[in-house]
Amino acid sequence: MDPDWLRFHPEPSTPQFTPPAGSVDAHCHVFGPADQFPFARERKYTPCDAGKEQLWALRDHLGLSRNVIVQATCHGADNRALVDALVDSQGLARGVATVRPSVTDEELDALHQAGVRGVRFNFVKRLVDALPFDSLESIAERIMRLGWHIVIYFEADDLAEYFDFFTSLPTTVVVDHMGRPDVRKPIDGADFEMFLRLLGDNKNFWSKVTCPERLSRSGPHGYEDVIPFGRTVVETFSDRVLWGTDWPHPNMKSHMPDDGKLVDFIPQIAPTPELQHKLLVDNPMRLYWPEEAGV
Ligand code: 0GY
Repeated sequence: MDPDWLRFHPEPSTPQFTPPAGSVDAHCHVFGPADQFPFARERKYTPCDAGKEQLWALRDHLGLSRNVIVQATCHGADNRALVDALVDSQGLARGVATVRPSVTDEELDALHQAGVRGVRFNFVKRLVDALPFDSLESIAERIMRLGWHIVIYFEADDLAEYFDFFTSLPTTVVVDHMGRPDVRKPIDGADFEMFLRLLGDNKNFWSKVTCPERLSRSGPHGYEDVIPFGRTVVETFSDRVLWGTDWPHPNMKSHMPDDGKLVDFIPQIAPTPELQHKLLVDNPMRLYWPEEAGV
C-alpha cells in the first residue's frame, strides 16, 4: 500500500535553537506499521508507516523531552497504534484519541490508563465526515469525569459556522494550527479577528501555534508569512499556547519540512526565553502532566 503523500524528512537537521529542558512536542502522530495497526477503511488518505521508535528518535534528535500524540483520521477511531506508543513511552507521551459516541466507560478508562488526556473533534471536510453536534456533545459530557479536554481542527472559513457550538463545549478546548488562517489575508482582517475573539472571550480556549509548513504561501524557506500570526497568538495568549512538530506531516504534498528547521522557527514566534518556556514546558506540562506540574 503506497502512501499518497510525501514521506517524512529522512535526516532532519540539528536545530540551532536549543529548546529549554523538558520541552514537549505537543502535536505529532504515529502511523502503523500498517501490518500491525491497519489504517481505517474510511480514511481519506494513506500515510506511510511512521512508528513510535522513529518518533522517539526524532524527539531526542531535536532536543525535546516528551510528546503528545494526536490520533489522526487515517486511523479513524481505532486508537491501538496510539495506545501502543503511549505504553511504550513510559510516561513520556500523552495522547489525544478519537472516539465514537458508542465508546464505553470501560474503554475510556483504559485509554486514560494508557495516557490519553483528550479527544479530537475534526471538522476539516477534506479529512473526515464530522459527527453531528449531538453526538459530539454526548462525547464531551462523557469525558468530563476524566478531566479530559477537546482538541478541535477546522479551516478558518468554517469558524463562523461552528463558533456557537465550539463556545458551548464544557471543557478546555485546544484549537489545532491557530484555526488554519489564510496568511495571505491581513492579520487584522475579519477572519483572524474572529479567531482572536474566540480565544480572547473564552478563557477555556487554547491554541497550537503549529504547522507553518501547512499555512505558509511563501514556501519552505523560513515561512515568514506565518510569523506575525504565530507571534500574535503567543504574545497575546502566552499561558494558553502549545507547540508541536506535526511529524510525520500527513498530507504534505508540496514539500516535506525539515523538522530541525521547524524547531528553529520557535524563536520567531516566541522571541523571549520566558515565552519559550511557557510554550514548550509550562503550558503542555499543565495540560498533560498536571501531577508533575504541581497543578
Ligand atoms: C495534522 C493535519 C492534517 C491531518 C490530520 O487527522 C488527520 O488526518 O490531522 C491535515 O491534513 O491537515 O494535524 O496532522
